Amino acid sequence: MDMPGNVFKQMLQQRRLQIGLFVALASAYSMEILATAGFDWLLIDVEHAPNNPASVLAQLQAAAPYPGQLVVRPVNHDAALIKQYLDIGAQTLLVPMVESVAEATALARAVRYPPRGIRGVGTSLARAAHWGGIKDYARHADDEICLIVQIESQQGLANLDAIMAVEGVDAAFIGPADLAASMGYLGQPGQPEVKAAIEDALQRIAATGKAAGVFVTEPSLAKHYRECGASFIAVGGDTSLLRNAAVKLASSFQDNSAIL
Ligand code: 3PY
Ligand code: MG
Repeated sequence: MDMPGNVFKQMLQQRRLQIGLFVALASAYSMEILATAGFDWLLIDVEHAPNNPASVLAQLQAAAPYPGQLVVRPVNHDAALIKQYLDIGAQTLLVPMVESVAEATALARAVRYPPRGIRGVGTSLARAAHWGGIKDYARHADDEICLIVQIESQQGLANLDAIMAVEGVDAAFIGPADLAASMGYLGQPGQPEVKAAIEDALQRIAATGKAAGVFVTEPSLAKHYRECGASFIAVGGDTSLLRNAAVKLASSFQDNSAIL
């Protein structure tokens, strides 16, 4: 079999609007439900959710038959962990808290094989390579990996242009919650100064010719960020969807008047 192309990477290169969902329930079964819902991309979160390579693998397998593109957010920049996620089949990684050229360069090396990087070679052991079944996997793998750096601190913003110039960085995604915290506005990602910083960052990323993304749940603000240059937008998370629907249902029966 030939190397499967990374459709999400192609969509980002073409700046085609991609609407995504953060997935933190750490369940293959609920991931499969979400994979049928129509999102362009689904982010399996290891940074804040109780996931590990085994649970990420189960979710990649559950969502594989459906068209939504899968993105994994590792917990940190550890090259050994990144290698595991690539080997179990993640082609797109969104890496949190990237603040410097040195960090971005190290990540670009972690996701690529020598001579461009340091990814260890274990193709006969790796689902990504169909355990040796994909023709010349090691030769083509680098081209189909998509590395997205998450910019979510004042330090990251200060170094944004230089980070975007790092070869191997394909796109950048703004994290409003951490950015707000770093700017002294913990819990206030909608604060005007934070919004202005996000607008500026999206415009600067888009101006580099690489794709810009952001997390935003409010439709009018999502439209605004789209106009600022964002082409891949995460519009919510599964934990909030579940909790909000559950609270709404429970409260609608709270006074029992509906059934008394
Ligand atoms: C953040 O807002 O900090 C995130 O990481 C997700 O958007
Ligand atoms: Mg964050």
